[in-house]
Amino acid sequence: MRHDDWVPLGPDLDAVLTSNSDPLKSLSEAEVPAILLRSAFDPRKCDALVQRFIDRGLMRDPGDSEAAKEDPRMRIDIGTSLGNKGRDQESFFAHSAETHGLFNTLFDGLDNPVKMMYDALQTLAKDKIVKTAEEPDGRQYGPAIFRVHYGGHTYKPHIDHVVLREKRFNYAVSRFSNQFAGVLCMQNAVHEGRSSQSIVHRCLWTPEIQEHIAADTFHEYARNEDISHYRSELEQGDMYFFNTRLIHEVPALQGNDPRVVLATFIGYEPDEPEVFVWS
Ligand SMILES: O=C(O)CCC(=O)C(=O)O
Ligand SMILES: [Fe+2]
Repeated sequence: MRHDDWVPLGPDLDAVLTSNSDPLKSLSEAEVPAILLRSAFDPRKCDALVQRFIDRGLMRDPGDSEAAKEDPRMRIDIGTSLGNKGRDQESFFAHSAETHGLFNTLFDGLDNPVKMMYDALQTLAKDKIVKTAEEPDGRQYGPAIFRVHYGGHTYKPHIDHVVLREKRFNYAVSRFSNQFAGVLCMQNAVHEGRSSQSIVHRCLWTPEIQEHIAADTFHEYARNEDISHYRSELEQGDMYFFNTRLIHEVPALQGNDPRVVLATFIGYEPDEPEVFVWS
């Protein structure tokens, strides 16, 4: 059976709140594939920020083929990733502090998309308090991260979860059973008029599913089980929130221009007053 009724909430905050009294709870129950907000950030402001990153040497200029030879990384992070840096807690929080410093001036004279994302999440969270994740002693996590993905980059089917995937139990965010992602598309990688887009499968992670992820047979499994999916066609400036316990992927990127996103992770519990945001 197809589940074509599995569609995102959107296309703007008013519409989401009119159609759903508790959108983050719906996300936690995977009732919808995503909350998809169109034109959340002006595309011209996205361009201005990407140019700022190039000017400040934070990402390589896609027009500079020499730079690509010297620096062949397919993904560049501007910010702090708990997933990549969380093994060493001290250096993770030191890196996070540097990111707070960087972000203090990074948007000078431009609009701040991190604030936009937090404000949107606050509207969706209603009476809960949205804040950057912190430890009981006050140490803060990175508030958000810009990820720059160049041609060839692929996110294979996966989940993101501090406990279920990363098996980290020693962080304040480990207490959240529900983890979401917030992603703002700052720039698409376009090739011959087409761009790779993220796909969220209507399939919550279980240890059994993990075997298919590990063996790289999830697509076959999804086909056999007739698992439906939702493909978020993101234009520059669109933003979506989704439950990262749903199996999701971004197929291989093509073209010269990198896919640039602003991303956060979000810890949510229906009965907790605070929503934690980190990257
Ligand atoms: O870039 C995206 O749209 C999603 C990337 C991803 O897998 C994630 O943020 O968890
Ligand atoms: Fe992910």
